[in-house]
Amino acid sequence: NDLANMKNLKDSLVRFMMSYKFAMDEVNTKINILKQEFQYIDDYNPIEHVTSRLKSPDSIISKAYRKGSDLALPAIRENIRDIAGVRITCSFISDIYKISHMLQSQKDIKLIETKDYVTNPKPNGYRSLHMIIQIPVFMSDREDHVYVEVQIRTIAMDFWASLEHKIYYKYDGDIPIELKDELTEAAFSALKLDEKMEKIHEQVSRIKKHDESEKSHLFDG
Ligand code: 0O2
Repeated sequence: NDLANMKNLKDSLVRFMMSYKFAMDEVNTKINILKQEFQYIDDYNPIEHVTSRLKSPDSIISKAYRKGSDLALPAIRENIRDIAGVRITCSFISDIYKISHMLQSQKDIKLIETKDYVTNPKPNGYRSLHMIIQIPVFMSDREDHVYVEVQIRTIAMDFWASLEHKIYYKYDGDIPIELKDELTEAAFSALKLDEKMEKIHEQVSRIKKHDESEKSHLFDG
């Protein structure tokens, strides 16, 4: 009987994790389609790169503990919404909102929550747009609606966040104050760089549009 119970538990765990893998694959496909479409139709592709990860069972359990969640699968499903995570890195701040709107407007995507750390950075300087979305996954005998966390950020935001993440783990979450201050300063420099790049990008877009309209007048005439 114990053996049968163990097998059932294992099967349900495998199925549980599988639906997150499928949901993550679906979101990756959607982003890939957007990326290829941009490449073919526009002359510039805002998506620089995409990474995705499934949370390990160990970190799912420790997050569930931390949040005081029940450890049964239905509770974990509801409380831990970043088991599947997709991170999109783009060039400019405006691209973040462009990509986020494109994903939100897809019929099979339901937006559950947005955390806009781009407009409202964390006190340490962390910036990114986080969305929790829900996406249907169709399997042989059922349809699951699975949460996926999508993080969208610029290259500068990503550069800062990956260094901060490494330092955070190196010091076990207790970063020395001098380093903390330097990181906050670096976050400010990253913000200034993003703002400068956005301005240049706008100028170039304006010049391009102007040139194109001149060209089309030439053809009209
Ligand atoms: P990993 O290794 O990236 O998976 P909630 O999920 O709403 O209960 P949480 O987890 O605080 O609460 O959500 P939030 O604020 O949306 O942040 C979740 C993820 O954002 C983190 O996942 C990081 O990826 C990233 N993040 C948030 N704050 C910071 C920060 O200050 N620095 C860096 N470098 N990343 C940050 P995990 O699970 O912590 O880690």
